[in-house]
Amino acid sequence: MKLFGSLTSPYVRKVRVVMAEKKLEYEFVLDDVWSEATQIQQYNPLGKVPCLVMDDGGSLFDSRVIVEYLDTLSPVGRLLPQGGRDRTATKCWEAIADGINDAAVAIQIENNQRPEHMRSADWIRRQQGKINAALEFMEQGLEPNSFCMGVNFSLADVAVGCALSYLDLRCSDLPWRNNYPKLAMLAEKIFERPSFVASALKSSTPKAQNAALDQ
Ligand SMILES: N[C@@H](CCC(=O)N[C@@H](CS)C(=O)NCC(=O)O)C(=O)O
Repeated sequence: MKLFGSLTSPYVRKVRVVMAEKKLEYEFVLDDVWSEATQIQQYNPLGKVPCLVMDDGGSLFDSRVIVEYLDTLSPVGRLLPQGGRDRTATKCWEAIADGINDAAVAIQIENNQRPEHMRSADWIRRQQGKINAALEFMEQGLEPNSFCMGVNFSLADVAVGCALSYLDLRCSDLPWRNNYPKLAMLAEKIFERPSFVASALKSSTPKAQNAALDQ
């Protein structure tokens, strides 16, 4: 299977971490969805990454659908409980972590892709409010020194880890480690996992990304 994505997308990273945790083989195809050369539209009509193209040519999106599918491919490193309340709770952690990404991506686009005279400070503040409220919510939901779902590492931790490291990349002045000590402790544990180390977010031009991938 082929995963279309970028080295900066937190949603793509979530899929890459799941691939690594589950020891699945795949080809990573870099695609800059913002460039004219993007191929993504032929696989995902929404023009977004991540997009997983399977061996039969079918494609899957978005990241939540992809990771749910990947978890069924192998019993190695199960990341989602089979059913019931715990499965829903795990998906809810994923939803709130992805919501942080949505808000941080919106801020990034507003600040970097919109002409200066069209930028809205109100819009940015609205997104920052969502990020702060989501961080507070996650902090309240965590037990000290444990994973999101308790003793077991799960998709919830993958999603939260990807969101927190995306904040480090794009909102580096946000002191979330000082404000949310349980999240800081969790992040420390998650970030040292080989799956996270190997997929560290890289901010660079698509040309540089391609060069990096060739090495
Ligand atoms: N909910 C989607 C979000 C995917 C997404 O927004 N990806 C961004 C890259 S970080 C993208 O491809 N944006 C292109 C666009 O919005 O046109 C998911 O979880 O996969």
